[in-house]
Amino acid sequence: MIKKTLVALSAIALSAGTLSACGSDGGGEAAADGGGSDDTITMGFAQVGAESGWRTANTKNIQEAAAEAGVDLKFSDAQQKQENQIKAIRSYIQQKVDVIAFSPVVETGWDAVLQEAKRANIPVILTDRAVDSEDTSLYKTFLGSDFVEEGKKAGQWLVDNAADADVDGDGDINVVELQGTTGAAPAIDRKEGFEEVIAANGEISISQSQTGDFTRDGGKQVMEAFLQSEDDIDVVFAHNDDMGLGAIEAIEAAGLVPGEDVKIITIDAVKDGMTALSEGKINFIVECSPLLGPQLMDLAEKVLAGEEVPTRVVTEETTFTPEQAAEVLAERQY
Ligand code: GYE
Repeated sequence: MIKKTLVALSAIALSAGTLSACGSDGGGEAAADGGGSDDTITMGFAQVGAESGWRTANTKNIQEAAAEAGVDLKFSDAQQKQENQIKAIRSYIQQKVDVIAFSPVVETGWDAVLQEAKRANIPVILTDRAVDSEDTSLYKTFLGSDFVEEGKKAGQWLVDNAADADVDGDGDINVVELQGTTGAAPAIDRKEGFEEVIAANGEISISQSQTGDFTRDGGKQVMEAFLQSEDDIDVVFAHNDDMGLGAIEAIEAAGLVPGEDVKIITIDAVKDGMTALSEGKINFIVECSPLLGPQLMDLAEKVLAGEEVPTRVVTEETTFTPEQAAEVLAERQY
């Protein structure tokens, strides 16, 4: 309960200089070696679920980073349901945690609960996914990837490799899209970025687009339906690796060769995706890093020390071809 400690300390007229030195001096140690347990930051984290390899890696990284920074982490899994996340956030408010972090399953519908957190003076940090709210005072910062940029990188690969991607050689590049969870920031933004870039080539068009909810099973089922309804699919654009991996199963079951008869582009670059990429079953992956834990702990410490933090912290990421995937696969952490 660090805030209470700070209030108590300022009551005994500790100088402002001492307080800010405590916060700015390599944030991590302030909480980790604070001596008395009262210095411990309590963070309530409301996770989306366990829908994908990305999410599993993200959860593990946040738990490890909290332990490393000496942050007392209260963790909940909302099973991809907004109502569960709202309940978890309310319970963190009741428990008077020091800071709330969450990855909003969908973009809209958060204002009421975030206002409750604000009234309780509990700062909120958005992690991984953004909310769509006009009131930016409802959260301190947003740490995560630029999803529009990821969609653009995926689209750019297709534009650059258009000749190869016209698998049936009919002059049209017929793309099917496996969207992430309906209403989720990465689904909305990845679609937008991809569409913007492919518009540069009049031969590329999306014939069908449906949600597979970011799961392997969802990707498989939607791809089965796509394959049944048309037989000239050249390219799959899947908003994450898991749905791409599900699509591979459907393509193979239909007697086609993934990566050859149907080109596949995905986003994430988790180990299973990178393995399929190195085997040529996926053709291109745009990286989206789930390793947000250390930066999240650092931001929480700074916010609670009263330091200014940027309102947006963007994760750095790259892209992978099959050759590049083969090179890094062995040391891939997740
Ligand atoms: O790409 C997907 C996961 O929000 C960036 O959510 C995240 C996405 C990620 O389920 O695999």
